[in-house]
Amino acid sequence: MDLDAITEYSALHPKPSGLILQYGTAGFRTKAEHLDHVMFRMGLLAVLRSKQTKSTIGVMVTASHNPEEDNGVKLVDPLGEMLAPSWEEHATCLANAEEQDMPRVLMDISVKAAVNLQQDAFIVIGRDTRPTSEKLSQSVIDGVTALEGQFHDYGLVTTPQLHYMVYCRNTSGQYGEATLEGYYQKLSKAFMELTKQTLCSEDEYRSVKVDCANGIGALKLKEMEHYVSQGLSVQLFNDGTKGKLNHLCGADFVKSHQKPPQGMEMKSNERCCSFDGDADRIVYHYLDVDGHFHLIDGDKIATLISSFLKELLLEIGESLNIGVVQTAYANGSSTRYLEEVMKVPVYCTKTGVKHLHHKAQEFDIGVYFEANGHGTVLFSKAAETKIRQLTKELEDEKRKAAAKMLENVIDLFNQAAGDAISDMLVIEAILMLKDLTIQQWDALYMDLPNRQLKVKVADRQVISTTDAERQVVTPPGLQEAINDLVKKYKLSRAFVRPSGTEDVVRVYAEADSQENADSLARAVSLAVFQLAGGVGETP
Ligand code: NG1
Ligand code: ZN
Repeated sequence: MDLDAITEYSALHPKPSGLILQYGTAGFRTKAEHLDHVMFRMGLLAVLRSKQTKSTIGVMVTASHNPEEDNGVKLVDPLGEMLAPSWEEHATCLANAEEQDMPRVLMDISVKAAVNLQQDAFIVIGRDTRPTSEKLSQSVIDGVTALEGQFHDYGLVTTPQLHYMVYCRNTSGQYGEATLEGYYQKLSKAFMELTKQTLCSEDEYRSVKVDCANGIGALKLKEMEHYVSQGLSVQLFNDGTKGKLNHLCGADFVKSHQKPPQGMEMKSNERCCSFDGDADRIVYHYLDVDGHFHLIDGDKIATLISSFLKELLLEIGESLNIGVVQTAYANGSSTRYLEEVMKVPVYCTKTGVKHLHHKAQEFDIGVYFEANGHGTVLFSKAAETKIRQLTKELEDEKRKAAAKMLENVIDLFNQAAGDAISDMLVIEAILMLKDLTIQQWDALYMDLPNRQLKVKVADRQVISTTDAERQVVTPPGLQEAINDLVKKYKLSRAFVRPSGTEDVVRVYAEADSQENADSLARAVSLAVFQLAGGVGETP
């Protein structure tokens, strides 16, 4: 490693002194103007990780659903997963090293992680549509070249598309071709095959309205449109030509405000969905005949998908196990429905898809979704092999058809990451095949009224949690206070946790009515404010 050269390059991407950032739930995220040095250094780190794993590593420049002024960066590990935890620590150390210490910290990491510096490195880079993303991704490239890594810049891609590229390149093309064309081909082929047997030909099923959050999803759906146009017509809104990214629209806005996005014409009972800014989240919604808004979130998406998969498994008569993974934010009604009505085992992990992804890998078929609409379905290698073999060998027509459908579902889900485009195609296919309207889907169960609030505190790390974030450990007294408040309401539940992407404590409450959920959430916010060092206005 030529430390002098690195010092020289690094001086072009100086770290503002005193700035401390954490590699959080989804990498580094903050105001874009503070990120130049982080980008350069993540370029360096990606090269080390690539050398160590002897694989292609991805670097994605995006701040997902955050405001347009923010930006962020995350590394994508060899099989498309999020960065390994020990490397998250390396990332945090490297990003926070003062200018003069940076080369030494870089050396320390390569010693600690036993990186063979002679090994070649290859990095793939992608970015979202934020005005600051292009320049910041150039800084990533500067970091990669400073350490003499090779790279391919995919330019504007969705986050899941970059995960897909990484996965393809590290499985020597077996998973698919590592190009956008390859991605569209793979998904559209599976979609067309899956839906070709659908009996229903009514137009109502063939058209869906998509709120693209004024983000990258719009560009990529436009590119994909003609691949699926025979099976599905996609009408785009908030495509970035006018509005601001994630502003009053997109999956995060719709989910957290429980309101329709601005900029979308919604007629009653029309099937609509919203992507987030980097197209890895999706939620569905519609207005009923009385003009009431209905949200269909990640929990209901997981329910629809797992009931479809369970039926197919019954049909082919194989004892492949299926599990659903959620977080504490999953609506209580969804958990109850999955466990009691559908008899599917449900597991709860900490927030952040890396935790859900990890747990989902324990099943033959692992369905994981966060309530906010981020998720996918993973098939174990053994399950995939079994299913592909059955498609070839089965003689019974019905069983064979079911196995074939499962095979299409494997190809249609992005196995590398939650993906709004791929999830949308699966959902659209299931609704067509099952002849379900959005209202019928929504009626599977009734969500418990709920509310999410944010509380500002001096140091959110004073709150520590256990039991997949459902119980507070510190500060003392807070859990007892929450328990007492929860007891005052029916069908109630509440928990708090420090956010991994924003400087706030998140509060969640559900209860038998919206009024009660709101009032419980407010009362819990006040307890957090009082016991965990609240700052600013009292909630
Ligand atoms: P934090 O800020 O840690 O709550 C949020 C979402 C996560 C995940 C990450 C990454 C909620 C409550 N939290 O994390 O689910 O999507 O952002 O984008 O939705
Ligand atoms: Zn996102």
